[in-house]
Amino acid sequence: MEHPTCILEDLKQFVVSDAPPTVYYIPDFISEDEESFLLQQVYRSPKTKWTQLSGRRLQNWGGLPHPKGMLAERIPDWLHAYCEKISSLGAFSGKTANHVLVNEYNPGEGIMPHEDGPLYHPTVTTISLGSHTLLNFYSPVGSQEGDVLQTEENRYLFSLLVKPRSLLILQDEMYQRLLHGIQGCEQDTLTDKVVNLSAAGALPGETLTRGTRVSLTIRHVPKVMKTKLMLGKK
Ligand SMILES: O=C(O)CCC(=O)C(=O)O
Repeated sequence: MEHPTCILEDLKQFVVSDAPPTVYYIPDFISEDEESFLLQQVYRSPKTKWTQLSGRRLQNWGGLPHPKGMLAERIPDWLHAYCEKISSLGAFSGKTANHVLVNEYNPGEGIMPHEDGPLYHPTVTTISLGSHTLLNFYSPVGSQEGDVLQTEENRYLFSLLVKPRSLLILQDEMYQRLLHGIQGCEQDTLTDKVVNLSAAGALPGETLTRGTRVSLTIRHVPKVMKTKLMLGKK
């Protein structure tokens, strides 16, 4: 299916202007019914689909990205529908998302600061289900001047509040330069370091208690190996 080659003009209203280029935060991107349906499908997937990591559980759909090319695997219809929906916004320069990570975080769990790297088209899109979280952003190691100790705390820049049912799109400097991560805690007190407070309908000083959050990280892997079995299939 053809898709627009850049993000739709209509979405400009969702750009987070207090963050570096470019973040789109779209509240209520999906309905409560869609959220329940997606959670049902995630928990209906075979137990073997889950990989337990330190601080979260993970399902990988679409194949394993590899420098020589991803051996593409079929994405189930319930996820493919959202790959199409997000691609139709122009998120992947006209291409269709072909890779989804499902992460599950219980309260107290998180993910270390990291960058998503060169195996993906430089856009990451995330649908959040079940609970909010704070996504923290960090400057890369070695980017600070002088004798500043390169601790995680010193490299921390700001956070985004991601509410359930929202869609987050990161591109440009937000994808290519900064690292992102989630601290493993059970509550978040919102400060002015959270740069999308009003767009997320929250107030400074508010404390939010985390529940179990499931995120769908939807991306495009440009380099794909076509196996003989895949040839001839759509
Ligand atoms: O759960 C999220 O929103 C972040 C996930 C993430 O950064 C990743 O899977 O690489």
